[in-house]
Amino acid sequence: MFDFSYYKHRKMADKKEYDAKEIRVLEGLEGVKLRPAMYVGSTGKEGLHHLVWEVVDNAVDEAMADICTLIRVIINKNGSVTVEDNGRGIPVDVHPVYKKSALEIVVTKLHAGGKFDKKSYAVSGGLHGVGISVVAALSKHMAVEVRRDGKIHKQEYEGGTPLYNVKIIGKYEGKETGTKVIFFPDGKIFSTTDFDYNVLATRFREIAFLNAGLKIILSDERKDKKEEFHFEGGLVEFVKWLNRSKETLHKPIYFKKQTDSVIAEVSVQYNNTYQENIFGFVNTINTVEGGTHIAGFKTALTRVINDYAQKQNILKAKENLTGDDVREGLTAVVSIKIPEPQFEGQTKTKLGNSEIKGIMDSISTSALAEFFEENPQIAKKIAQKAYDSAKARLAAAKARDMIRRKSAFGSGGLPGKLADCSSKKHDKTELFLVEGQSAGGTAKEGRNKEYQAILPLKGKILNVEKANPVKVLSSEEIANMITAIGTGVGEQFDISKLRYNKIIINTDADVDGEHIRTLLLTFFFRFMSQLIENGNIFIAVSPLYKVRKKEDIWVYSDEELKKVLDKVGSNATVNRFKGLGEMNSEQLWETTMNPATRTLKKVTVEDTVEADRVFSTLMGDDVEPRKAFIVERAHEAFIDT
Ligand code: 28F
Repeated sequence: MFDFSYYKHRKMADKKEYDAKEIRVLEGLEGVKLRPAMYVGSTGKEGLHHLVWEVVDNAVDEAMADICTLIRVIINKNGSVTVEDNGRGIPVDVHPVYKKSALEIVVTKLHAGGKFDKKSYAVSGGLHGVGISVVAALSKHMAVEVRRDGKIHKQEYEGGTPLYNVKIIGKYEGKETGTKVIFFPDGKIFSTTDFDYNVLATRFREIAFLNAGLKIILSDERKDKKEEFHFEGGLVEFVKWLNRSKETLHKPIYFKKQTDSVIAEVSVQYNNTYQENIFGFVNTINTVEGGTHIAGFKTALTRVINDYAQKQNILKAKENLTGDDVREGLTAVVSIKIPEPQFEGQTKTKLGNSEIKGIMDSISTSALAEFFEENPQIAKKIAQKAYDSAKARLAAAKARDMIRRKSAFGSGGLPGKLADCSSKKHDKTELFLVEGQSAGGTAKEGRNKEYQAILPLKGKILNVEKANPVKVLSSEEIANMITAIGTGVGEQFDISKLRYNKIIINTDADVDGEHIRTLLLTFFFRFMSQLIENGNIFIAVSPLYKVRKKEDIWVYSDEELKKVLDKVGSNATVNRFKGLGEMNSEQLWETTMNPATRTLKKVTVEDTVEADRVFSTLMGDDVEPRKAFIVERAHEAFIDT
């Protein structure tokens, strides 16, 4: 039988330093309050949201036992969060040894779920109750209500201490059961207690995709917002959703297989872009760093497509498709459930269990081969697409070679347009990518020559989302940028060759400027994503207006302009800057380039699912959502000030 004691392992894997379990037993809830970060990751925004995950995880657990179908989450006006499910309700019977209600033990003892009376409760759904005690300890107030056997049971806590024994507060007719938790995070422990609707919505959407049929209703009483996440199609709808602003090649492929140690579920759908997007989950945890489940799936995919392409004579004898060839334009979700996952890697999001690779390979090979057998039209399209990719790969290699050879000539191989800086200390140097020749010239005059390099860019660079990689890499603007930056792209990317510490995008504060900035960001995301992860990419914020009264005031937005004008009163003159080219070199230095006075925004990509969506939405063919996105989210989603 399945023993899903995975939450225990997941939590232990989170605590890097030492065996957290031992300490927990020793310290109890006091230890949680003393060292909250050990239990929820941090006392900032991440840790605050972790409280919600802990509570919702238990409700999801109940859902995985096929008992709970609805989870309701409410962000209340007063800063508390309510989570409610229609599962069996946490048991409330009095334990013969502890002489306490099971509910109280679950809430007040660390790891009660693992230790306490496991046999009588453990169903395929797993190990409940873990985590709720941590939430109780870090909440200034928490209440749990359980509906079971026609009665409503309740207990309240302050900092994890019960205020009274579990009591019955009412009766109800009918068979319905369930658990409701309301918690109020302790503002003395957390630096912020402001829940972020989008963070919750994104994760709940993901949970709903991963648990077909489960309904999660999220509402925000602070701003009258409400969303329902409910996907009868599960993973199939997940890949459709990921591909929703792309043109797809076929209906999603789906399979689910179970062995004695793994439940594996996979959905695959190719689109007409050149990107690969494989999202892996282990016990609903997003394995951002991949691992053995993904490796096994990839091996199977490469093998099955190669075999098929050979059989159909799409490939000639001796020709072979590489893994990258078969993954161009691939969107896939691989979700597995296993009893004892080992998480490795920098962020503990890489599955390490070595046995899983072979199991996933064989499960996926047979399922994919069967699908190809039964759906020859789709199979041919996929094999043909992979073959086209192989041809493009060879052409791209030639194009890259050309760039490399070109750069072997001339002044250290650097592009002629680049005004390089004199210092070679690349931890101090900066590259400004400046929109337009004339602004480029001004920036060259205004810069600090020792540390600041300028590369002027012609108008709009290629839209890399739509263009073939060969074209992208051989376009002059892009080739110049790659050479100046020094790291190379794709597989050849080498961060140790990075020539500047900061790469600063400097475009006009207008619609065209915004477009060019988005194109550049897309380029970096697709071809040099490590630079984004590494925090090397920045956006320079240029002023929109200059207000002149006694002194000059630089103003960066329309809102700010109103405020400034209110303050300085009448007779002020306002200059609107339509472009960087309208500033002189001193002005450009003062407002945008001088490290002492400028404003930079660091570009980050926090969530790969979200990031992919943003880029596809921004760059895809779908015009309407793209507009909405630029207006609504573009800044907030990527830019970390
Ligand atoms: C709002 C958050 O926490 N839901 C939960 C259950 C159901 C059971 C359970 C939970 C008892 C002793 C661990 C009921 N009947 N929602 C939730 N629903 N916990 S938490 O059991 C916990 C065990 O140790 C439950 C039969 N089996 C399990």
